Amino acid sequence: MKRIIFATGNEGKMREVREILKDLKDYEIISMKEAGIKTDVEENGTTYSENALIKARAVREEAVRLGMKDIVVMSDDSGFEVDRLNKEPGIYSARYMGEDTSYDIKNAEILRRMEGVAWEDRTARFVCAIAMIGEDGTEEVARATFEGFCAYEIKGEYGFGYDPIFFVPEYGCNDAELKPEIKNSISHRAKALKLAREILASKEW
Ligand code: ITT
Repeated sequence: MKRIIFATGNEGKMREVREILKDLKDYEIISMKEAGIKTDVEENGTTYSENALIKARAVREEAVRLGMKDIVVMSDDSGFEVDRLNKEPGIYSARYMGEDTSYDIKNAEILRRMEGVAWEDRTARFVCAIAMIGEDGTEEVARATFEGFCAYEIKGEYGFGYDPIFFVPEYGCNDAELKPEIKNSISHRAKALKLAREILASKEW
């Protein structure tokens, strides 16, 4: 059985990745933590794809150093973009207002900045870039978006991060009100991982 090391320290992402890829054949998915890998690489790229590759390369380097074989490294760089806020927080989504600031505070601040903005000007999206590096060092990136609106209110208990302020038009509610199996069938991460699976299936890795 080949292994995919998923290079993320974000438990919300990891939970979704496992759910979305649960029927992936031939590969076992292990988290960075389970692989015993720690990296604290600076995500200094200017795009989601660059940052995803930076994380995947750092974890691969460490896996090779530890003598791991037959592995594919995957990573996710993602973010929340509000058009009216010049696409903020964007690639800085995790670092917005400081990495340790709670999402209750971050979400409330975004809604405060959006006060008085009409619905048609509240367009927003999640973006996800999944990077993959094969055993032979080949690099691939799959990218997808999840389009919707910046909600008027914080709502919902599911998901993580900015889910409580992202309104999903198809379901008429906020992302954090959707059961995980629904979010995981329509999200940016679901779509990017679907593309990543197709790339994986076409490879010899
Ligand atoms: P890793 O780098 O270890 O993967 P991270 O949380 O720092 O974890 P990113 O740099 O990719 O990851 O930042 C992504 C941020 O975007 C994440 O912390 C959330 O704030 C937000 N985000 C991404 N996908 C999301 C989703 O599905 N729901 C809610 N917020 C999301």
